[in-house]
Amino acid sequence: MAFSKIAALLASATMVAGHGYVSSIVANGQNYTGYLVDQYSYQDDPPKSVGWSTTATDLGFEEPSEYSDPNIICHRNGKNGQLSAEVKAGSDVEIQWTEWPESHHGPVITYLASCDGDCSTVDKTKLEFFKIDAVGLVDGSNVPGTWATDKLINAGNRWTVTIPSSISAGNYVMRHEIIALHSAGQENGAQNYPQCLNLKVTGGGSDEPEGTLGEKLYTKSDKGILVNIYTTLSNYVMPGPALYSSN
Ligand SMILES: *[C@@H]1O[C@H](CO)[C@@H](O)[C@H](O)[C@H]1NC(C)=O
Ligand SMILES: [Cu+2]
Repeated sequence: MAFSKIAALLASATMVAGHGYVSSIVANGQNYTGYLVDQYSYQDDPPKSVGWSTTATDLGFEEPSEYSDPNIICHRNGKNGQLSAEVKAGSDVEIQWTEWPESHHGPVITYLASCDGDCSTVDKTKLEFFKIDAVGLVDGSNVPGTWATDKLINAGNRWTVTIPSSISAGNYVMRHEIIALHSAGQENGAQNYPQCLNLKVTGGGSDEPEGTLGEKLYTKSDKGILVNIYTTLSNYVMPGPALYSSN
């Protein structure tokens, strides 16, 4: 193979590797391996995981034209994780991404949806997601601003979410998502990287928050989806339903 061809392949491999995915979470002090999409997809009998499987082996994204398609729920052809990570309501879940490209600025958003039973068999199109954590623009004084993704990268490609202490015990799908906005100034330019993982929440209160179907979370013209980040922004309008808070 010609050297230039090898160089081009290496360059494209680097770009693909740059996107990352959730490779593990820590809950109640225990480290659970996620669905290792760049490995498990090529195995006949991959290990069971708390992470939902996807066919996004290119580590690619879903785009606004797919916001009413099931692929937006738990990424491309997302299929139920077979295991669950146990976590006490009110405690933190640590989420480890493999990597994230600095240029891909945007919000980091986390939802939960009750499985109302077993998350390993639940129909994802019936899951109703409520938002438990959302960080967007951290500092807009520079262009393109400091975003949640920059915070994630600085923390070692990690994110921490607190499971609300007020929700009732049970099985939940955690939908954790980065939306990259580097091309979002043009229609259909936002890039969604949703990751689903199963949690078994213990303790907790009695709240059963209402949620939103995955295919109803966003529209392509939402203020936080169709947005040019290369201008000075004084604020960023978080897309999706309002943040859940107990009362
Ligand atoms: C889980 O363990 C792996 C291997 O030690 C580590 O790289 C990763 O950061 C851990 N996950 C979390 C969320 O801390
Ligand atoms: Cu990219």
